[in-house]
Amino acid sequence: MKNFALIGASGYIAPRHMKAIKDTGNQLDVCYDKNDSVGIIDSISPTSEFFTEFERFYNYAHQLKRSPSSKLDYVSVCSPNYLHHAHIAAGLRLGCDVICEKPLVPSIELLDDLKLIEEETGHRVFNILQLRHHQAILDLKEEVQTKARQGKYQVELTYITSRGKWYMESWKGDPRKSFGIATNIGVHFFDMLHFMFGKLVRNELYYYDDKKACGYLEYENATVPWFLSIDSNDLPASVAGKQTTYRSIIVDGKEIEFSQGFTDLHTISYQEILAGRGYGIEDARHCVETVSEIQQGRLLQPTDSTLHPFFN
Ligand code: AKG
Repeated sequence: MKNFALIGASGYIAPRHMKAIKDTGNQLDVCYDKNDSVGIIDSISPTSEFFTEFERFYNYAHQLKRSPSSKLDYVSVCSPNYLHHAHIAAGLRLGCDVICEKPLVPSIELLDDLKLIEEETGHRVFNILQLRHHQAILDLKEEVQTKARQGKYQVELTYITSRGKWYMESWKGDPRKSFGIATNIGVHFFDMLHFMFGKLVRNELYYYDDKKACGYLEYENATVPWFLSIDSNDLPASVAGKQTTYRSIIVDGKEIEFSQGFTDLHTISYQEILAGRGYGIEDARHCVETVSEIQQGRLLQPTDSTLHPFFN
């Protein structure tokens, strides 16, 4: 049984980490969040310590090192994106391996710095890249890898995950804290596309605002016009009013809808990490490169073949 700390315990995604820690038979010893709306802890790990000040959390975590049975093994990080680097570094320097939410960090410079801290501490950071564990995506990857074909796959990616007004009021709506929707949410499918279709060779951005973005990606094995939105008005008529998300990938005219099954993938991610098959810094590098280029916000003119049909 491994001992865990959790940083960012009051956030949207924290309960999935708490559940994953519990479901994998491990113990959540201590949680930290500057916000105290953390009653969820009682339903999963009622004996956990909880701190609202980072200094007290860090001091407590250090003291646990005194005994081999209480020493922390892992720190899980689900704080706001701009704090990931600092919290990962703190976890590694505590002598723990770290499991961090997406995006691991927003830039290659910070990724390289984490690599240095891994070397300095001898501990590792793992990134939750949950779409790599989604069955529909794994099936598609298998098909792409086994089917011989001429030329690139013609792919179209639509990713709508509607969010209410709270989103723009929260840190997620502040680009200095979330780095914008392409980094905060697009990172899921940028990673998935690389996982399936190889290296990115072209990255064009056509539109970008707080709630939607649109562009074109070309990989070694696929061309991909993409559309991303958190605005429910963008949901296609076929699902509007019935579901709040629409995650779809069309490959050579065949649609795969992967809206379902997204919420249960943290436990699988934890199982894989604990079994020594986690995704680390080098696995995250490609999508960090992709999002950091998009963050520069250079808008280009699309052509008919590179523009996603939802964009008008
Ligand atoms: C977020 O809201 O930060 C997400 O990662 C959501 C991803 C999704 O709904 O597809």
